[in-house]
Amino acid sequence: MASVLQPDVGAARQDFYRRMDKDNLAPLWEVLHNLVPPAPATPCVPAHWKYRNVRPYVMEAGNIISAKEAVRRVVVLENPGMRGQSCITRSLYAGLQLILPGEVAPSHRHSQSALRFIVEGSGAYTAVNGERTTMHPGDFIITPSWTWHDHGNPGGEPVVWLDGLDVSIVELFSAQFMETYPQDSQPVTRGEGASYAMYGHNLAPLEPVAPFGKTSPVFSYPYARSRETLARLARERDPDTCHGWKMQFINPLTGGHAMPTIGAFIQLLPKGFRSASYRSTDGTAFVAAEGEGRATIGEQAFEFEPRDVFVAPSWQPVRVEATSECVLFSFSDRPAQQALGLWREQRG
Ligand code: GTQ
Repeated sequence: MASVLQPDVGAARQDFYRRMDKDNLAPLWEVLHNLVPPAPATPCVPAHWKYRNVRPYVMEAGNIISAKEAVRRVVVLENPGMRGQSCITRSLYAGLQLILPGEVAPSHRHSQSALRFIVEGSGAYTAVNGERTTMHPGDFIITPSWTWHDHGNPGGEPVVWLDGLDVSIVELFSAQFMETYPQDSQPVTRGEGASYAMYGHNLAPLEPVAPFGKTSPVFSYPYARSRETLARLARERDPDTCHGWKMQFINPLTGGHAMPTIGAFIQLLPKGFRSASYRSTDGTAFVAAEGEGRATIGEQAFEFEPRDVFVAPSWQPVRVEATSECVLFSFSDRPAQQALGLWREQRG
């Protein structure tokens, strides 16, 4: 308005900006509304990957490159609002990893934390600091930050899982480290199931040692257990109007989230359930483990079936209708937001 009354003000400001720009200085008032918006602003958009469409590309990748050459043979799920940035939400990476019978994805470690949600096939394993765990569809498996990990498939069928990593969070803090193990496969030093037996049965060793620091010492959460819990919960209480019967994967040593940066959840929705709308600040990736339905995210509706992935950006309203009984796995940056006092949810 000032520039309408005094035409030279606009020109004076442009001149001021040009001069200060040379000294790496900029006026806040030109960008303040973008820096501090009234509500979450994100380039992330709602999106849906039908497994039916994606699977042929994943299998074709199996003909194009070996797991060993690729190091990790993964088809990245790129949010359509952030193409080229290798992320599904502003903070999280997701991709579908394939390992064929007889292959090994060589051992390495990095400061990024990873989760795996098994989508198709059985008989592959992932090894974490000397212990292997066999993968089955629906299993939730963690690779804690800075632990050696390699994947192998001694079985007879291709195995595909969804990887979720906190790549953009670690990048934001410029705290990335990575090392390659001298051999493809790390030596096995503990029997399969040792971690689960020591920490996953409501017991813990006397010494207050957290083998994976801030990450759960249970690194494999079998689907059979999660599914049994959901079925039991459904007999014990009414579903939440927004979330149905929803549980979070926890670190048994703390009772908090299983991972410090990524929260993982599993929920059961009864046939015919129509959820109330909610929104939360943690942009969330979902995988349909069982059942068909419709997810309405912001303005978009996605008809999903088992193994499909869809993503809800921060603060966009989410509603789910279950055409048949559904189980949804999901993950988000909720623990990171909660640790920083940022997380919000609004129901209805
Ligand atoms: O399995 O270690 O999808 O390091 C991306 C980076 C998987 C893995 C990914 C990785 C991995």
